[in-house]
Amino acid sequence: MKIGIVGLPLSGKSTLFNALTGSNVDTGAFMTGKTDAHQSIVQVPDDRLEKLNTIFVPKKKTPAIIDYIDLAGLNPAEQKKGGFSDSFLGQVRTVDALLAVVRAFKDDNVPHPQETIDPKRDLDTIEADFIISDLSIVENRMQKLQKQMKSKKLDQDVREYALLEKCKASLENEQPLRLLHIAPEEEFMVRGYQFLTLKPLIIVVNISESDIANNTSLLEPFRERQNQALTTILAISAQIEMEISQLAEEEAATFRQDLGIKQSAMDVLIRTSYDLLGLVSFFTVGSDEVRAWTIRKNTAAPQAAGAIHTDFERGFIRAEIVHYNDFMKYENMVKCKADGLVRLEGKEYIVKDGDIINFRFAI
Ligand SMILES: Nc1nc2c(ncn2[C@@H]2O[C@H](COP(=O)(O)OP(=O)(O)O)[C@@H](O)[C@H]2O)c(=O)[nH]1
Ligand SMILES: [Mg+2]
Repeated sequence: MKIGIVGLPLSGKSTLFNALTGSNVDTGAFMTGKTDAHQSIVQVPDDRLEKLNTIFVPKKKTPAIIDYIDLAGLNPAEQKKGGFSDSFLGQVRTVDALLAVVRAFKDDNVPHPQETIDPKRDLDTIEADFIISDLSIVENRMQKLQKQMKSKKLDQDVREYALLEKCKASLENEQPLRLLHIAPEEEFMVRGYQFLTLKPLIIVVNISESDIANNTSLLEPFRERQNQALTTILAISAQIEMEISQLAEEEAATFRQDLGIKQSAMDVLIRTSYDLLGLVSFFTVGSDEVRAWTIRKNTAAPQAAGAIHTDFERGFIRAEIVHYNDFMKYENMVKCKADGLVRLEGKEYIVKDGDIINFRFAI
């Protein structure tokens, strides 16, 4: 799972990336026009995994992970046009979700490419580019389909064309495709186009340190966004979070307390990304390893087994399952079995977030 960080220059993308990933990528008040992207893996914090780790005391603990990419934004030549380059947009298309950083922090030492601080305008600016880019893909595809349908009218082409017409209308109306609520049985027809405005979107409003304790008014302009499909909004001070990420855990906790930050904003952000992507975790436990595995919501048991190994999926027989919450009643597998909390499930079973699973398979 890859999440791409996008935003206008100097909005705090690299600062947030550093905070998230513990990296040390250049940040600065100058637009260097550097275009290389940075990528780093982040462990998904999960209290349940920590708890299981203390119970089983395995040799190894393996958390779920997410990839974050700091997609270096615009280069100076293109900033004049105000648009993203095609090569940049091509890169953005390959990610599973977008994290848009918009600037709300005030700092006279850091210039704003549009002079004034207006996070809502900045988000609209970014989105407008994404909408235009998606629209051009839709129009190209519609033209091709039209030709194709003239020579041979295939049912699937007719259906795709109808869906693209809906997409076109939405985009021409300056609405992202997220708002179309495309049903899963239709979504597969356009999945290959990797529409930017259909990707789940996390909006990070990068706020001043002094606004941390009281940021409701800063999120007010985004109120409408808050209820939109596949969209989440968070207020974060990237600068402070980067500084915290460089401290030892104990120091960091004290620092957070002093600033009135209730929990690690990075933990919340990572968890939010995970949920927004429609991902859930199941666990495998034992004396060798306690591990969280990532699957999409509504994955059946054999495919969940496939996340571990393709052999597990092919040779799937049954899954022995106890939910984490049930397990915690005894913190002991034998006692859970005696109390009937461990179930045997078959091929049809849909794995739930927090299931502890032992797969039975034959190869
Ligand atoms: N005061 C303040 N400065 C910030 C914050 N986030 C980033 N900056 C500063 O803004 C400048 C640009 O940040 P950077 O992360 O490089 O932006 P990018 O161009 O989007 O990658 C740097 O000088 C940062 O120190 C913040 O939350 N508060
Ligand atoms: Mg940067």
